[in-house]
Amino acid sequence: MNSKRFDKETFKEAVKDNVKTLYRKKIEEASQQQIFQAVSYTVKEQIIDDWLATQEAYYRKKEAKMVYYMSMEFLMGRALGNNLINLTAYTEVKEALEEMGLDLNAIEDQEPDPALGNGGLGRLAACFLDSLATLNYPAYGCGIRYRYGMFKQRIKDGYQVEAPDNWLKEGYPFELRRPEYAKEVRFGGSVRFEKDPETGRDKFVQEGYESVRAIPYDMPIVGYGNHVVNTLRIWDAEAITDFQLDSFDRGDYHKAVEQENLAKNIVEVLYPNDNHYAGKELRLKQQYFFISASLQALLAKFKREHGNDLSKLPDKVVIQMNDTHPTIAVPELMHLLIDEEYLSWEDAWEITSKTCAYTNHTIMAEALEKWPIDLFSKLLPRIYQIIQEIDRRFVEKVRAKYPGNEEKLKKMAILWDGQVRMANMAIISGFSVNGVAQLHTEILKNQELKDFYEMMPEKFNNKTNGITQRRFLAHGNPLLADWITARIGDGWITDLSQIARLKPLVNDEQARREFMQIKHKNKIRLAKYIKEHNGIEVDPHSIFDVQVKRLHEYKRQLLNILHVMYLYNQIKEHPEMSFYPRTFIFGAKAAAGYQRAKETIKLINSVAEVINNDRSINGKIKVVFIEDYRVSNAEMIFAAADVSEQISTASKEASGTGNMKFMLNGAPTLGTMDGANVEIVEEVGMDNAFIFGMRSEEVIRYENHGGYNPIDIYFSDWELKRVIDQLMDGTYAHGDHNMYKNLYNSLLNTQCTPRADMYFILKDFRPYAEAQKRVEEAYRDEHRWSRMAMMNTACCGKFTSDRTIEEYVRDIWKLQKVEVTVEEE
Ligand code: NBG
Repeated sequence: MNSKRFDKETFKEAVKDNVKTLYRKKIEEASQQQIFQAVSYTVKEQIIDDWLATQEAYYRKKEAKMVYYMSMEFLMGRALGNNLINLTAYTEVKEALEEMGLDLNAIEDQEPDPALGNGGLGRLAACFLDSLATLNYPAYGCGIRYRYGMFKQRIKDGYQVEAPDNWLKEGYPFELRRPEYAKEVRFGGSVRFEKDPETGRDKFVQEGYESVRAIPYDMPIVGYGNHVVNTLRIWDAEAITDFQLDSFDRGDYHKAVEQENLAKNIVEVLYPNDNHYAGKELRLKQQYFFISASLQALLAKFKREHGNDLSKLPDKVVIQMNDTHPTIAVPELMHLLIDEEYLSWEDAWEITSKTCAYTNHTIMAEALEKWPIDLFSKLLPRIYQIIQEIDRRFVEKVRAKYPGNEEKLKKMAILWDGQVRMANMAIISGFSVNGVAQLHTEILKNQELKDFYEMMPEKFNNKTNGITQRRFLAHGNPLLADWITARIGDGWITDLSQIARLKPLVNDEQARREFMQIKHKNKIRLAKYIKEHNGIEVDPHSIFDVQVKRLHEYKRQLLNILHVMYLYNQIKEHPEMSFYPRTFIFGAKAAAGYQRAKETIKLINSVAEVINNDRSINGKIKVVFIEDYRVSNAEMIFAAADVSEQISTASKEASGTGNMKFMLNGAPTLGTMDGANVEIVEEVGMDNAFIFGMRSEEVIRYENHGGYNPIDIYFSDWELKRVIDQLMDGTYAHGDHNMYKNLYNSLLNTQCTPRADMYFILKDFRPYAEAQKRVEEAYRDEHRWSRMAMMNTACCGKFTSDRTIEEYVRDIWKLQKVEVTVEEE
């Protein structure tokens, strides 16, 4: 650590003391898990001082505006190593532990991945928190403390099997329970209207409801080397009625049990859907639960610090809604302002609409949240009333602006066709609507949200996503991080634009050699992991071609594996053909109920089994499916990748963030012109990426006007036809002809999808295969490849989440930096 506070000897003593206090053991007797706990508590003790100092600095600087980042998901990944990096104490602690005969890496491996998120959306929230703290911005993350996070994935006989992720089993050392800030959250019942006899004011009283107590747990978010520690506040639920025997006597036994169960169920589990809306009542409960608790806490804090004049709220607070999941914040804030603070509708609206902002993360229709009015109004009667009023006023405006144009309402009203449309509510009510990459924002403006954009263009803006280089380079790829620092200094850690200083080095042969040697070492590290976890031997000299992300049809893992099947056919048919050895690496979780996604996992594993065991191809192709892809193994995978597969159907991937993590670690993109790939190519140049396939306009044209028929391609390309037929002939199914019939049907007919080949896999197959040829050609040329790989790292400055956060601050949040100073002992 850069300060005396992290004196090695003191640290070692503290670890021993913690082992003693926590477990009544000597360090030699402690298990690895116990040592992890003791080390973490020691680190937490150091963090707490900065945490106090930060909150003190925010409090003193009353002008400091605070962003509340509301999100159902925070995919944090492990904290210990990351905290040490950000405390700039990693090396010292590693050494201190070595002196005690302990290995920091092994200790880090004891930490469960806090996986309170699905994929990109949740991981983005985590990167944002890291950047906010590092850039000295006052911020809270608000979310849910799920008992079980993202399920653990096991592969049995090639199939995905889900196991519960009991991440709290051993106790999580970095969280702090804050029961003194508990809040009550109410569900159901009915609303009675009355006039307050004293003031004559209208009052809405909720009666006959059930309620739960929300208990906050705070996790420290450590900024890099600046003593800032922000807070991620996640809420747990408890029953309010204490479970007492006398309630049994009073006949309230059932009620007590119900409230107990309600509380238990609400935070039980994260819904494992990525880019998909399931419409479950419990999910709506989760949403309202954490939003209501967070907003109550927000208002209480505001009043403590700034007094009772709530008109100042928008100057002190901004609420960013991460997708539509937290947009119930709008009517809940209205409810609190009107029913608890006695503001008029107009005043409450003025405040709410200046405080809330919305980020859209997808155009996938199946991801749009639309709650049935019945369900919604029963669960949240008062909130529903407020939404009705927001909608009524908005509809009036639309009618005034577009007289006689009912089409506009069909698209823009909140309440339509028996449903509450959450995105519409967010757009109407907030002051900002942003997409997450340039292309995505343009599609929102010109297609999906066109009517809104025409009516309120000033709200729309783009914020291209980013990732934190602290986790995905400093922590995940220490060899490369040290090398970069040796070459250009360590400024890149907090200012990634400096990484551009590597550009001149691409002409330096020695530098390129070193760069590729590091890549090779990282490939050896991953090969070892694969050997240990999959029992598969892979050659670090082969091309590591990697697609890791959630499994979704639009991401087209199927295109990738069909191409592998095609290559395999080729090699079998022409054994003499020149072919550069490849390792195709996949990692992906499928939502538990997503059949075709699960079939794809099975297909990948079956293809792996056949190809990996075919000695006749001399190991030219290996296929690996990495089990339980998650943040911790992702860090290692990005560091080892040669090729970054970003092959979504153009227009479907809002941004992607994995693409940026690969780029940072020196893996060129093999991809479509989709999401942030477009901007990656802008930065690195067409020559340093492998771009193929349909453009978004073409996809959208087909979707709107029809005219695509995959059957034509199927019958005109016999090699592709053969591959598709192999889905049905038992080649990869031990003779079973039905195993992949859903996949087969999804490509060729409408038996299980609205259109055949919804994601244009056949259409993009040849262009993809050709792009893959170009990859091989480039890789054979060592000079060229090392240049490309290094250029990717050197050009990724734009894709830091620090840049993204500065743009949010400049255009939406208007925060000011707060310095935190700490007395060094
Ligand atoms: C995802 C998009 C990704 C994007 C992340 C973060 C949802 C709803 N959307 O492309 O699919 O990178 O959000 O913005 O999960």
